[in-house]
Amino acid sequence: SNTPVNVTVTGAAGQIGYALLFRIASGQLLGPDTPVKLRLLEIPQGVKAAEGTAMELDDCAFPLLAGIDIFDEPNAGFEGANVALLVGARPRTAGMERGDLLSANGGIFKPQGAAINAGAADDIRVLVVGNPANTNALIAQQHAPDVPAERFTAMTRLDHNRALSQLAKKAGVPVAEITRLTIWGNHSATQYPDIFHAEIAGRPASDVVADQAWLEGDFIPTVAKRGAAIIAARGASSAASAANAAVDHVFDWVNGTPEGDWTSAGIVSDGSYGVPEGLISSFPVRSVGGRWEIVQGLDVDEFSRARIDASVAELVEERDAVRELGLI
Ligand code: NAX
Repeated sequence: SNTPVNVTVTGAAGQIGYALLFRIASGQLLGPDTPVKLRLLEIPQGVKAAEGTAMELDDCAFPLLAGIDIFDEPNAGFEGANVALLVGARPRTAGMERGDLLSANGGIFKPQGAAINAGAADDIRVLVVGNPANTNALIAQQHAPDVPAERFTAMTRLDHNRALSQLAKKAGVPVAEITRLTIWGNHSATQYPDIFHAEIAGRPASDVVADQAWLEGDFIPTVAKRGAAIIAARGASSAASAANAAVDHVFDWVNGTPEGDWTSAGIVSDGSYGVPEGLISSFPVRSVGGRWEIVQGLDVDEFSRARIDASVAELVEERDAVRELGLI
């Protein structure tokens, strides 16, 4: 259809925002036939920089970009939003305890959830990128009681893509030959990148890389600590790769996952695989008819069980902490 889709991006003046907005405006988020209207939400101190980015977006003359508006107040920012990318968050700074971090982010994601509830379009889809992404998504979801809970998701696609790339390198194959990888649990160092159901050119990955020492000593920690390695190398946290993952997540959500494959996303648990109902945890997911579905019936061996449980336990702790703080 030719009706523009309203896409709200928070943290629009940040480094992920700068990498993300041009890709959305070029048509990569929703496809080459869908015009977009951008709604940039920033805090007041970020508005001037967002205006600068909007000038550059204008200067690209993107045929699909139907307009750009800038806001510093969430109710206005989410008005009529069809897609919301919640990127802006309060980072952990030196000396900050977990409770401080969760409180600061509660102060952002609570009003944003309420604003989405009040004014977003009926088909709103929300992706939370800002950390702690799963718990920030839970806070927003809990403050949007009129929006179906399944519309709130947290990004683990960057972890998924990192895992694809590491496995492809190990196997010496192009990334496109790897399917059915899964990131389970929290977008944090406890996440579990699972290759037990993965396939390499249609063969079980375990036939190609049957190396438990590599799996435990190299693959899992490399994927889980990749964010820190990027900071150490680049002097700044992942930005273009995070933006790319957000584009992948929303594109697949809207357009479907490829036949025979699946991806990873933080979605509201229905109790599958022993993950407590209501937590926003990463699962193997397919997108069918515009909705995420958890891939069912996968065998989970003892090794995987312990790792999934450890990451889910961290999500339970975060949920309990935000409950105690009165944020949900
Ligand atoms: P930046 O600090 O460059 O940008 C954040 C922007 O958000 C700033 O412009 C700030 O003014 C704005 N902001 C803060 N509070 C806001 C509010 N209440 N409403 C609107 N805007 C607000 O951070 P950047 O590098 O872009 O990262 C953004 C977030 O993504 C961080 O929380 C980061 O930890 C998280 N990440 C998540 C990843 C994931 O895989 N889920 C990976 C990359 C990234 O680390």
